[in-house]
This record gives sequence, structure tokens and C-alpha cells, in this order.
Amino acid sequence: METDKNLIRVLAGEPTERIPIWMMRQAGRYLPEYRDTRKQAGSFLDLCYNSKLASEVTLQPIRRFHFDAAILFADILLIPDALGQKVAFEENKGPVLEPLIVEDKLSNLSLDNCSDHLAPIFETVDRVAGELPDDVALIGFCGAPWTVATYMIAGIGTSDQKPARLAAYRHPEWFDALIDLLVVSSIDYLNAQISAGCEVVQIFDSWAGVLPEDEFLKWCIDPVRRIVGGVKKVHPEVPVIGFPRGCGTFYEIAAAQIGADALSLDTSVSLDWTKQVLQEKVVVQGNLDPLAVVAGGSALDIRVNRILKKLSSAPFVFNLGHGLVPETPVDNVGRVVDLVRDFRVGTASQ
Ligand code: 1CP
Repeated sequence: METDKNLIRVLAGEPTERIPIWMMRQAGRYLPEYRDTRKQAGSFLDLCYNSKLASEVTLQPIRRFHFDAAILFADILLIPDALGQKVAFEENKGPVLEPLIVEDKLSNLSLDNCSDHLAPIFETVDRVAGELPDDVALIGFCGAPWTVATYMIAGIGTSDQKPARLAAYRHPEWFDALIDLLVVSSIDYLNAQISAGCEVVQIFDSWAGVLPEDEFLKWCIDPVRRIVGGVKKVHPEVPVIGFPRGCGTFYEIAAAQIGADALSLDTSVSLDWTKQVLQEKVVVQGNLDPLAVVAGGSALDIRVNRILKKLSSAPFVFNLGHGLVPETPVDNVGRVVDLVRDFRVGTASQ
């Protein structure tokens, strides 16, 4: 493949000598320069919609660590905001949305204004694409419909996603209509991110791990499969990464059914099972525990090396099992990057 971007080659399944690396939440509060820009912007949403500042924070981790990819700075809850549901981010509390009234018509949500509302995000993409070094790829993203719906229904982040699970059981037709709206808006959103300059997209299903098999198939697999299809129809060359976090052995179903080029693995997925089962089917990305990066020292080195040794014999992207947390020492992130950069495929005893 004709590209300087190692990530893109690996996502296409090409063997590589050097493992590409990026980290979920690589732009965020652990970086002092992020905290400065965030202060300038005002609220978190103001930062997301300010193309100049959002492109600055997208680029900050690239300047420090020269990761193989930048990920657009935005949030999965911009879609509900664009659909007309009130969204705010409260300091030390996280997202607060005006909860949907279950079984009410979804008439106060509308696709009409979405692309205008999200125009600043596409402008951020355009700015970042113009400034990235030639060997760094730009990743766009959205939330998967199930995960976004959990926030839209509860109005806040929940530990068990109970309000959405009950709504889906009690009012499946209403829930279906909400999921359909999110599928359509997510396809348009990702395609517009790609048209503006994103070269890879990732679909975050952070709460995929709470559903039983039939519901997982209906609310996680099927909507994400439709989104991947809607993106591939317009941009067949753009790799898609799925992230059904916490879904255990259902990762195998995701590998077979959603049509993604790669799957991002959470921390709990077994490395042996990944090597034997998943890497036969799909490119994988992951799955260092973000708290090992907080701990640092030999606890960190051992775990980075273990992942590299186990998973590098097939096309593999180094990442975390979930996002970096604010208390992460910046130097520990640099240490992970150095370990991955110094590692050469083929030199590990398998
Ligand atoms: O105060 C701050 O600066 C806010 C912290 C923060 C950041 C840095 C939030 C609030 N969102 C983000 C950016 C973000 N969110 C990115 C940017 C790119 C990057 O990775 O560097 C991405 C991809 C997301 C995606 C996102 N937002 C997810 C999916 C991934 C995940 O973490 O599971 C989810 C669930 C959200 C919702 C969200 N955004 C922010 C918070 C505090 C939450 C709630 C999380 C929860 O319910 O536990």
C-alpha cells in the first residue's frame, strides 16, 4: 500500500516491522497544555465546538509523543446535542443531558440541523489534517448507538446502564426508533468526518458489556454493522475500528459480523485467546490497562512487553484497553511509546 502511515498499512492487514501506537484519550487532562487550553475555552463543549482550540488539543499529544495517529478531539455526546437534546458537561460530574421521556415520540429530536450544528467539528478535522506530519493518520469517531442511547435515556453516565436496559425491554419499538435515528445520524457524521480529512474511524461502544447475547446482537452488533456498511458504501477504502468494550467472548461475534477492519480490545480480553481466535479473523488493537500507565515502573514495562510479545506476530496496533485517566504521569506515557518504538516484530520469542 502506498502510504507513509504505518497505522493505515497495519489496519489493511499488512505485516510491519514497527508496531503503530496511539492511545485512547491521548488528548486530555493528564497533559498540562490540555488543561491550559481547556481553561481558555471555557466549558468542555465550548472546547469541542471551537475548531481552533480543538485542533490545538488534537495535535498536542502528537507534538509530545509523535503517536502514529491523532484522534479528533470531540465527544460521542455531540450527536444527541446536534439532534436537539440538551447536553452539558458539569465539572467533576461528567455529562448531564435532559433525559428523554421513554415512549414519548422522538419528535423533539431531528436530523435537519445536524450537519450545520456539527460544522465546527468538520472544520477541526480540516485544520488538523493540514497540520499533521506525513506519517501520522487522523482518526475520526462516533459513539455506537447503544452507548449513546444509554446517556440519552438516563441523562447521566450510569454504572449499570439500567434505565436504557429497562427501556429496551419494556418499549422495544420506541427503543428501535431511537437506535435507527442514531444509526442514520452516525453514518452521516462519520462520512462527513472522512470527507473533511479523517483517514480511519472508530466506533466506541463503551457499554456493550452489559447486554445478554440476544440483546447484544440486536442493540450492539446490528446497529454498528449498519453504520460500518453506511461508511463503507461511500468510503470503501477507509478502515473502521470497532470497540465493543467489555463484551468478553462476544468479541468473536463482533469480528465475524460488524464488518470492521479492526477491533479494539478492553483490558479483560485474554491475550492467548486473542492470538488464537481473534487474530485469525481481524486486526486487533489494545489492550494495556490505563492504570498500569498510572503505576509506571516495572509494573508498566512488564505489561507492555507481554502484550507486544503475545500479539505482534499478526498485524497489531498498540493501544490501551480504555482511555488514559487524568492522574497519569506524562513521563509514563512517554515510556510506553519508547518501549513500543524500540520493539521490532520478529525479535520476540512467541
Ligand atoms: O473535563 C474534560 O476535559 C472532560 C474529559 C473528556 C475528554 C478529554 C470528556 C468528557 N470527553 C473527552 C474527549 C473524548 N471523548 C474523546 C477525544 C479523543 C481522545 O480520545 O483523545 C473521545 C474519543 C471521547 C469518547 C467518549 N466520550 C466515550 C467513549 C470512550 C470511553 O471513554 O468509553 C464516552 C463514554 C464519552 C462520554 C464522556 N465524555 C466525557 C465524560 C466524563 C464522559 C462520561 C464517561 C462515563 O460515563 O464514564
